[in-house]
Amino acid sequence: MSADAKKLEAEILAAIDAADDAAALEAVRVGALGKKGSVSALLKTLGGMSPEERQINGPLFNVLRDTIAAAIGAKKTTLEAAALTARLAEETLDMTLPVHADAQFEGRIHPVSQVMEEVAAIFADMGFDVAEGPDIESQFYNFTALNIPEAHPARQMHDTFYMQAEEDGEPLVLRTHTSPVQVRTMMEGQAEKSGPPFRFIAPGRTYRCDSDQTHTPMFHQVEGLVVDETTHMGHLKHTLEAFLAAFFEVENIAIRFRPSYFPFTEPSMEIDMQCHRDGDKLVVGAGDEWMEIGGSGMVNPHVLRHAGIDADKYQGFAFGMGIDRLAMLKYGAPDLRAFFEADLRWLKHYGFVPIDVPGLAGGLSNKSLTTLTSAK
Ligand code: 2NL
Repeated sequence: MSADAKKLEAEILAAIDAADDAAALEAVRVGALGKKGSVSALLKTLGGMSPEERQINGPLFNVLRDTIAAAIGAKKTTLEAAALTARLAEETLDMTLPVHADAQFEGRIHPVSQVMEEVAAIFADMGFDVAEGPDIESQFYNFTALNIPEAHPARQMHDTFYMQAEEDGEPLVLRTHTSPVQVRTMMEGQAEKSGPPFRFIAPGRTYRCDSDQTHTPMFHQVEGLVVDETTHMGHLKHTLEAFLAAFFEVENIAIRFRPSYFPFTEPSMEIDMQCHRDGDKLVVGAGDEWMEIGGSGMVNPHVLRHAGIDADKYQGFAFGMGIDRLAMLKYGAPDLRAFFEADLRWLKHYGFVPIDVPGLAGGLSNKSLTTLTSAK
């Protein structure tokens, strides 16, 4: 081999030896074997040589190129092995460590779920059960049993979603309120002879074909029902006052009934609660303004009879409130539609830490822990 080629080989081998990471080795490879590399340049000189010179130098230069390539390959393997050894030494996993201290605070409970839990906790304390039923209902349970006969304007008023599947020749519907759950629960109670008396709430999803700033096609409602021999409007008023004071975490809250109409109650009343505005803030339980919070009334005897209850012996009260609205009022979320957009930033802000289980003893909304952990 020519002295130049020998020198070049020695230089490159020394550079390969000195390369102490993949990037340095790659730089040596490009400098030697790359398009404009020193070995490539040497190979190009073959073109300008006489045939005799080329016959001698050709094989020599090719051996030089192969030697360099092999040295680079070997060094690459060594470097990779060293890198893996270093990584394995560094990335030890100590199985005895406790879980990351904040992991339990990452998820959030949606305000609607939180409010449902709060509502259930308050009513449970007053002796109410929680009843559940299907979202897809027959028109009998959603309308007929609730004293909303066919062709009654209320059927249209409810902006009902009709399904294609039918029961008894009639399309099924997405329930427009949770009242059908109460009818079903009363009927089951009758069959099992476990009531009346009945005392339960029915929280859940409800559906109406309506969508704008303040309406979403799916929303949440909680209804309550008490049926006994002497149940009267005084019981209803106290129950609502006690619930609202507990829910809004104030000492007392006055309510006001306004005459209204629902086919399933007679008489029917809108429920207003005492409040006032302090700048942008709504303050409930004080002041001289009123805000509508739901509807209520004495159960229409027709509804009791549809559920198989002796309406001459029993009477009851019922009420309904929007859970989404309760959540907006209590937790200051201004836009209803954001509730159902599944935006994680919104949920991080308005959501609740899972370990804050609402209860009457520990505090319903556990404000201290929630502020503490959502501050970061
Ligand atoms: C509202 C009004 C209301 C009821 C719901 C009810 C259920 C049965 C019998 C009688 Cl089984 N009534 N529920 C009664 C009055 C009002 O809801 O504004 N809801 C958001």
